[in-house]
Amino acid sequence: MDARLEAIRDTVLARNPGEGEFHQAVTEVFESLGPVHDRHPEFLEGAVLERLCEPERQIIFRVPWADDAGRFQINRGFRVEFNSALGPFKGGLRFHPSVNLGIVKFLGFEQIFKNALTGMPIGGGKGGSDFDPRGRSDAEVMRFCQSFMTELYRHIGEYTDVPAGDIGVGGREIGYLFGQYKRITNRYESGVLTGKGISWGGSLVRPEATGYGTVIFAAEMLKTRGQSFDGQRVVVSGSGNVAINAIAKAQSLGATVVACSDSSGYIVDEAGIDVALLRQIKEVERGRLKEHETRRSAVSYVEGGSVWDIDATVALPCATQNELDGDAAARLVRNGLLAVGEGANMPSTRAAVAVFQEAGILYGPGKAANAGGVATSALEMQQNASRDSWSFAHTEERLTEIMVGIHDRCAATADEYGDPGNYVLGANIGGFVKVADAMLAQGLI
Ligand code: NDP
Ligand code: 2IT
Repeated sequence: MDARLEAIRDTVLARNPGEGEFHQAVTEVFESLGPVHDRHPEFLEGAVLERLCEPERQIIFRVPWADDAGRFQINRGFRVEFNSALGPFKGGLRFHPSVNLGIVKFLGFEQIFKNALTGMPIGGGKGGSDFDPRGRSDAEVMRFCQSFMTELYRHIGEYTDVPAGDIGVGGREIGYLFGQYKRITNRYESGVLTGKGISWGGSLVRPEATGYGTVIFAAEMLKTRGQSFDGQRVVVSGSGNVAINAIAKAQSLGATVVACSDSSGYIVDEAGIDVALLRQIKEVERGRLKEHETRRSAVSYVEGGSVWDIDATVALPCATQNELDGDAAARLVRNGLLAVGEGANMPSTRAAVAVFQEAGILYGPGKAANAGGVATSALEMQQNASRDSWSFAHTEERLTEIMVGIHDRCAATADEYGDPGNYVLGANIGGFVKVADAMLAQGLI
């Protein structure tokens, strides 16, 4: 790392002790930015990096609620409003027992650059809670969401901060959150949340957008080597919103997705995952992946273990951070891996990224490859602002244009900085320069 940047990075780490994922995300971005500061000394003079690493505002709050047995439960809520240089803070809410400030900050930090890469007018933020929705009834989830919004509502708004979904937050939760926001504020402010239901201000394609976009990005990477998804053997981790739609899109392009996972285990289906059955079990019944075994004879279920033990030519990690380590990366590379498209945020450890890059694997980092979700959220905001709703075909076309644009910008930036094919460099520099220019133009704030 450039010595000037390393000194700033060390200060950031010391000021934010115990936030390992945030440290990891900051370090990874800083490692790309030395050459930018050679060309643009004004970024150092303007203390852009110091400002970028300090969120504009951080909110931590108590979320009290009563479970179905009438017992009182207390969770912790977070919203980190990281950077509003390019637009209102924008980013998802994660409900998962592992959520803490360091995780919300890593996600919010990544979101700044991702949102810049989309070319849409959105800043970066993230939030969530250590609430675990697993095993909770709809009524419990509703009461939790209502309590969460009873504090959050005063901090968000169409022109201020626009949350959406992430792990554990999908259409059901956004519905309860929107209902409570409307009730407290007495405003039908569609643009305050994205990922809404289609009959009340949502956008077609938003549910599919992250998974579809990840595959579109990976297809563009494959194209640079004269390849396509047709005939590829794909492994996907996770079996939630992003994973399911990545599987569907990859298979529609002629790939065979042979495995996917949840936090308990993974399934293998050499004939290709049955997406309709997967949707039925995960989206309709809110069941576990294991239930596949009894519903489809071709499927074998492996309890525990790692889905990365299954060979693939294309790997699409779509579950969570640091789920693919250096050993798994080395094994995949030894067994014929061509490309990695990250549907999840920071799913590959730093050791895994090094293995991919040294082996010359096409590696699309999350902040570029999974930007289709937030980009389509921005399209939802556009539709809300004009009180319009677009067709599936039109919205999907916009998503495709945006993903191809992100790919091309990352590739062109990597070329410009002398490291062709390095999408990490391209994404970090491409996102950073746009935000840094806007921050300097807006003065010391
Ligand atoms: P979902 O809640 O729909 O699905 C999450 C999936 O990941 C589940 O299969 C879950 O398994 C698995 N998972 C979650 N946490 C862990 C863990 N600690 N260990 C192992 N497996 C885990 O979330 P999404 O599909 O929306 O999100 C997946 C990833 O994509 C996240 O990294 C998210 O930040 C990222 N992302 C999401 C976007 C969106 O639009 N939703 C946009 C861009 C990125 P289990 O059910 O067993 O917990
Ligand atoms: O990580 C992400 O980009 C998301 N969870 C989606 C954020 C959004 O505002 O749609």
